[in-house]
Order: sequence, then C-alpha cells, then structure tokens
Amino acid sequence: MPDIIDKKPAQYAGEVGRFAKNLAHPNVGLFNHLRGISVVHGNVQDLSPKVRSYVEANIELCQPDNIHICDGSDNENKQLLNLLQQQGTIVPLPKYKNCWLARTNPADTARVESKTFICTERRADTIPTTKDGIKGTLGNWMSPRDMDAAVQDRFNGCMKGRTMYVIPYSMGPVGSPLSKIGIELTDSAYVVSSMRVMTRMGKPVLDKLAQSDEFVKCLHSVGTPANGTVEMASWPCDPERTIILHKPQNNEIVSYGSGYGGNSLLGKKCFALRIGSTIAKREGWLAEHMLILGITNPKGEKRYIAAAFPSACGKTNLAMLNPTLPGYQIECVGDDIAWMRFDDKGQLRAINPENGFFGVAPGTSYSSNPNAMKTIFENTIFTNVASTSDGGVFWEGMEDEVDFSQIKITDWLGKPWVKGESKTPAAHPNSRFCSPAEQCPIIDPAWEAPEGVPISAILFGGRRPAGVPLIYEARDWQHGVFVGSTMRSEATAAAEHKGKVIMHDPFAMRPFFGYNFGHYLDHWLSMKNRSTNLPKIFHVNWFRKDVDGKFIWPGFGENSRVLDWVLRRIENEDCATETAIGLIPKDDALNMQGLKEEINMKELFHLPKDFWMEECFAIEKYFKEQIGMDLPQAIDEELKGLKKRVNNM
Ligand code: OXD
Ligand code: MN
Repeated sequence: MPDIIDKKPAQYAGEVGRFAKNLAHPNVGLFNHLRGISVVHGNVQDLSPKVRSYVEANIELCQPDNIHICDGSDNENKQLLNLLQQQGTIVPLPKYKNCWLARTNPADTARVESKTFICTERRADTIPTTKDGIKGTLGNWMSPRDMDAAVQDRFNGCMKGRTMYVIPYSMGPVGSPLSKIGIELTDSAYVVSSMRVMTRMGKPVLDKLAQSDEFVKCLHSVGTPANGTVEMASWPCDPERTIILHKPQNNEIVSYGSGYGGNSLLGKKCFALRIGSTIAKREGWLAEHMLILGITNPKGEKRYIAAAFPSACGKTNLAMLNPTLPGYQIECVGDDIAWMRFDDKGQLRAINPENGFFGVAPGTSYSSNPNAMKTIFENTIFTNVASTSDGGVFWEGMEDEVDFSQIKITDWLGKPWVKGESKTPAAHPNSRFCSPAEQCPIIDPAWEAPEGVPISAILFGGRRPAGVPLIYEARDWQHGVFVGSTMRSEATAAAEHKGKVIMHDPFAMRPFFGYNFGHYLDHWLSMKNRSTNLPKIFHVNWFRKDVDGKFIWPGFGENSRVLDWVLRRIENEDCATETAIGLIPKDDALNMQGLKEEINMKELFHLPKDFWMEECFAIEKYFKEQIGMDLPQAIDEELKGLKKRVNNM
C-alpha cells in the first residue's frame, strides 16, 4: 500500500496531474505518518525538512483525511470559496465584486481572553505576581505540562474526516529584514481564505523557507464537540472547550475550538502581538498594537506616526483619516499592528506585518471613514454583518446608505430585521470586514517598504468620557512609557467583556502581552539607550463628553487638527504649555481654521484636580495589585512625580 493515497475530491480535479508527480517522488517514502492520507493540493517536496516534520507530527496528532498545501493562487482561493459555499459557511454578496458573508455560530463571535494562555516554565515569566486574592488581568499563564495535556485532550483525532490545510505565510513583506514567517495548520477553509487576505501567503513563502527554515508554528482546529455535530454545522466550533495557547520558548501557537478571527487567524494577535512581543524582546525591537499613518503638511513635509488604541476604539478610522484641515494628506500604512525597530542611525522604523484589514464594521460609513468604505466592497469576507435584499451588507452606521422603503434587512443571525422596530442590532457589534490593504485608496506608497517607514511620534489613547484632555504630550521618553502604562478605556465588543466599564489597558496590549508586563515596561524603557532621536510620545482622547453626555470634540476628519499640533511639536514649535500631566496646546495653538462647530475648548482641556487625584489613586492601586514587585522603579518614580504635580495643581 502506498504511503499517500491518490484520492482527489471533485473540487480538486484540476490538480491531479501534479499530485501524480508527487506520488512518484522518492521523498514520499519519508512520510511514514502520511499513511492513508491524500495530498489533495500542493507539493510535499516544496516543504522544507523542518516544515515537513512539523506537518507530519500534527498529522499524527490530528489525523486528518486530506492534506492541502496552500499556494495562495487565485485558483486555489476560488476552489476554497466554492467549498465554503457548499458547506453553507459563506454566501455570495452579488451586489459587490467577489464579496462574501459568513455567519458564525452565535457562541463564537469574539476573542476569548479568559481562554487565552501563555505557557512558560515559570509563571513569573508570563505574568506579574499579584497580591494574594487579587485576580491578575495582565494575561493567563499555563505550565508546559498542562499545555501538553490540553493539546492532547483536544487535538487527538480532531481532524478525522477533514482536510488539514498547510498555510505558509509571512508577516510583513516577503523578504523584508523586519518580516517573520509562520506556518498555520488548520481544518478551516474560512481561515485559509481570510489568511490569504490578512497575510502574504503561499508559494513565495515556501521558497523563502527553503533558505532560512525559521518559522512560528501555528496549529488551529475548529474542534470536534463530543456530540459530533461538527460535520453538519456551517460554522463548526467547540465554544465549551475553546483554548488559545502560546509557547514563546518554541515560537509555537495552538488554538482550538473557535473560527473567529482573533482566535483563528493566527498571524494576527497570536503571532504578530503575543509571540511577536516575545521575539521582539529577545531581538531588541517592539511588536505593538498600533496603527501606522503617514501625514503630509501643506509644505509637503511628510512624517509617520504610530498610534495605540484599545480594540474597537477607532484605529482604522484614524489610519484612514480624511483631513478636514486644508492642505493635509494622510496615507495609511496599517490599522492594527506595528513592528518597530531602531535602525543603525537610531531612527525608529516600522512595518505593518499584515496584508489586510480585519476591521470592526459597525460605525464604519461614508461619513465616519469614506476610505474604508472605498476599500471594502471588493474581494472581502464579511463576518456577522446583516445582509440586504439586494445582495449587499448592512450594519449600524450604514443607515444613510440604505433605502429602507425598498430594501429588506436580514440580521446577523439570519432573522428579518426592521429599522426602528427590532430591539437587537442588525449586525453583531463585533462584526468585521476582512479586506486587502492594497485596495485602500490612500494606502501609503511605502507601506510595503522592506526597511519600514520612519516613525516620528507615538500616540496612546482610549475612550475616556471624563477628565482626560483631547491631547497631551509626554515630558520625555520615560514619562511617555508611564503614560502608555496608565492607559484606560471603556470596554468594547471586541472581546467578551460586558458594559461600559473603564478598563486598564496599558499600551492597548492588555489582551496581547506575550510576557510579564513589568518586563515589557523594562524593555520599553531600555529603548531610550538605542537612540538620541527618540519619537515624541502623546496621549489623545477623542471621546470626552460634556455634562449632557455629548462628545465635546467632533472627531474623525477633525482629528487632523490634533495631528497638525503633533507635527508642529515634532519640529519643536513653541506651541505647548506645561501642565501637571504633560504638555497641552497653548491657548489658540490648535488650528481651528474652517471648523464650523463651536467647541468648548476650556472644557476639552480642563484638568479637574479631583479627577486626576482619583486617577493617580486608581493607577497606584492598579500598579500595586497587578504589577507588584515587577513594576520598574522608573515607572514608580513617574507616578510619584505625577501625584506631586497633581497635588500642587
Ligand atoms: C482586533 C482587536 O481584532 O484588537 O484588531 O480585537
Ligand atoms: Mn486590534
């Protein structure tokens, strides 16, 4: 009996000739674990020995029926989309070109932070040691033994009857010295099609691996619940036993039970942030939850800015901003993740490791983000948005786009939805579009530059309804690191948290740290020795509300006025004034030219002493309870300094 059976399902018929060649290859004899497995797509000889043994080991564990080695071609993608359609996972959206709608199992709609673990020998390498009785909120730890048991428990035979896809992918442009490679093994064709959008995927990556053989190991299965209903389901998943595991020591990710983006597209949060931050620590760079934008002023001077905001706080909107300030132009490098390192001249340079946008749909409209709207109606997979009777999509925020007298809406659960009558949202609040970045009309010409773009400023921000001004500038790098560590924001729908509680979300990385946050702060602080030309650090808050609960600042395109001030500060223009918390614009220093609305600037920049005393207290408590002994002394000193200045306000 041959090791590999030549069994081609109908949808792979066109590939038979190539497989026949594979089967004749003498190397096939090496694949002892492939006994009885069909290679239904691709060429096993294209896998480097290290990749091959990773695949083999997981074939033995997961016992799939078929192997599909992804080449990233259009043809392959078409076949997969057909398959997904046959399975009922996606439906076409005929109103647009090559767009699809996936409806997930309603129990699988967001990242599951409580089931996400970092696995190290010592707990203290993963999370700070919290005080007795205090639940840590800076990540979850698991021992290697428990991880092995969790994997064995879930993955043994979990792909029986299914196809294992082998996805070779690059985070960052293939071949850039700042890029890294991953191999994701998954039993989900939805994951393959989405990874093709979100990463550079396929043959060029395998070719690259033939030279270097370094890759992050990513194993994913949608899972097989005990009741065995999985094969019937259009969205197979196993929410009860979902688990997302990371082992930094092995550059390894294992994810089970969820098909939802952040849990299953392993290049994104799991690799580019969690494992990425551990690699970055080892290699002396930064892997951050940040958008990257280029901004050109009316004089034609261009700067790049990176900005960290918690999930679903408008990173995509800022990254694609249409400036209202005349003569300014913004171009987008990335909307979610930045990999940054200092070059040999001390210039911080960033790449966007992703290849697409996995953006939150609700709230996206021609008025809030016209550039996103011009990006997402081609070659896009929508997930959990509502659909329209004319073959399109709908979500909260798109009301002006739809003629409700003509068009019927079906909500994300597949039920009829009537504007003004239905009590539940039409689209899930965490519904997404997954679109190629190159389609963005303002994609930056240097967005794929292998050397990255030079970063002149870093912004931190969050949703703060009270007390926090529109913008303030950190006094220096160390103070800026402190500002990042004190970030707080209202909870959003991106994960499983409920309600409008103000959560601490340092560096917008709380769900994404790959190692002990105290050590992460040390790492950020150590960057100051790498350059004499450090970027300036700022904190922004577009979300301050007045006493009537209305936003004081109009936001969106008007945020260009804030960026203009940032640019002028980068040039050291004397347009800032010291306050207890940092530097804010001098009176009249923000360019308000052409702004029609009357803005209460006093209220926008007011620093209530009692609020800031309370804030210092909350930060101190947070540091003591959550970071404890791991808090760097420099950060403690910054807190003391802030308290003193606030006291003297
Ligand atoms: C995201 C997130 O999906 O931060 O980008 O949750
Ligand atoms: Mn994000």
